[in-house]
Amino acid sequence: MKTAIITGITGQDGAYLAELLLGKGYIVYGTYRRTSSVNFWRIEELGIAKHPNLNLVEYDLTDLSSAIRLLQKTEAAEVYNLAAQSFVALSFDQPITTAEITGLGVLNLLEAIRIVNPRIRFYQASTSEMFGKVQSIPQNEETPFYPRSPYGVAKLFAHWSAINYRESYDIFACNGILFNHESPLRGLEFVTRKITDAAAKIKLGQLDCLELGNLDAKRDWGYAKEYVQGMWLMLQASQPDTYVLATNRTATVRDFVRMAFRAVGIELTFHGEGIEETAIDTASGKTLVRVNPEFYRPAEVDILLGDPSKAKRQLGWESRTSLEELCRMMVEADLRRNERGYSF
Ligand code: NDP
Ligand code: GDR
Repeated sequence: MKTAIITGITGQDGAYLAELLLGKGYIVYGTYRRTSSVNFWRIEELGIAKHPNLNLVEYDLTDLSSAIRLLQKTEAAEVYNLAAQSFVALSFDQPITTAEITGLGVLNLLEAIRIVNPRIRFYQASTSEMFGKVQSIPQNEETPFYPRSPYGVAKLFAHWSAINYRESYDIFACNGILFNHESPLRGLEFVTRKITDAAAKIKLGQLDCLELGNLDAKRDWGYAKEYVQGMWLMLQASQPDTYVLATNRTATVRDFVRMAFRAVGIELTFHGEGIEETAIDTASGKTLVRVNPEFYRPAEVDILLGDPSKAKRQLGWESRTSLEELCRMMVEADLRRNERGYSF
C-alpha cells in the first residue's frame, strides 16, 4: 500500500485527487490549515470524508519544522502540493501573503524532502498563469513565461524551485502546468462557478442580475476530475518532468455565460461594449448580466490556449469532457444545491 500526502485537501483538486488515490488503495494524508471552522464540504460531497484510509492532518505551509514532522510521521512516498492562495484577483490585494503561501511554502516542502527522504516523489501545482502575457499561441512546455499577477510570480518561483531541486539534488519533482480546470466543486469566487451558480439562482428566482468583470478574457477550461489523473500519472513516470495539461480549446467568459444560461433554458442577447456591456433575456427583455469594473484586474491575462501533446505522448493523458458538458454538469449541480437552499 502506497502512502501519499495531499496538501490542500479542502480545495477542489485536493478532493478529487483524494478520491482517485483512495480508489487506487493508497493511504492518504490530507492537510488543511487551522481555522476556527474548517470546511470539508467537498470531500463530504464526494462521500470520502470518513474513508478509513483518509487521515486529515493540520499543517502550516509556512513552517519548515511542520513540513519535516509531516514527512517523518507519514512516511509518505508521494507528496502532491496543491495548497496555495489560488485566487488571482486576491493576490493583487495580498501579494505578500500570496508569495509566502504560494511561493515560499513550496520551498519548505522541498527542503523537508531533501532533509527527511530525498526519494519522495513530489508534484508541484504549476499553472498557465505563469504564461501571463503570452509569448506564443498555443502555449506548451517550451513557451517563455511572463506572469501578470503576484499569484503568477509566486507560482513561477515555486516552479523553478522544483526544477532546481530536481537538477541539484536528484529529487523526483514534477511540475504540472495545468490550465484552468473546473467542476461542480469549484470555489464560488472563480468565474465559471460564479456564473453557473448565478444562472441557477436567476432561473429559480433567487437573484436578479449577475455582475462580472472582463468578458473578453479567453481561457482553456477543462474538467478537474480528469486533471488530477494527470497529476498521478506524472508521479508514476520513469523520470521527473514538466507537463502541460489543457484541452487545446479556448473560449471567452462571454461564451461561458451564454452556455450556462442556455443550460437553464435562457437565451441571452448581448448589447454594448466594455463596461457598458449587458446581456438581456431575449424572451423577456430583462437585463440578467452586467459588467462591474470592480471585477477588472490591474493586469489581465488575455488568452490562454494550451498544447497538451507532450502529456498525451508520454503519459497517455488527454482531456475528454467538452466545455458544454462541463458547464451543464456545473449548472445542474448548482440548480440542485440552490433548490435545497444552499451552495458553498
Ligand atoms: P482551491 O482554491 O480550490 O484550493 C486551494 C487549497 O489551498 C485549499 O485547500 C485551501 O484551504 C488551501 N490554502 C489556501 N490558503 C492556504 C494557506 N494560507 N495555508 C494552507 N492552505 C491554504 O484550488 P484548486 O483545488 O483549484 O487548485 C489546486 C492547486 O492547483 C492550487 O495550488 C492552484 O493554485 C493550482 N492550480 C489550479 C488550477 C485550476 O484551474 N483549478 C490551474 C492551475 C494550477 P482552505 O480551504 O482552508 O482555503
Ligand atoms: P483565473 O480564474 O484567474 O484564470 O485563475 P478566474 O476564474 O478567477 O478568472 C478567469 C477570467 O475571468 C475573468 N473574469 C472574472 N473572474 C472572476 N473570478 N470573477 C469575475 O467576476 C470575473 N469577470 C471576469 C478574469 O478577469 C479572468 O480573466 C484560475 C485559478 O484557478 C488559478 O489558481 C489557476 O492557476 C488558473 O486558473 C489557471
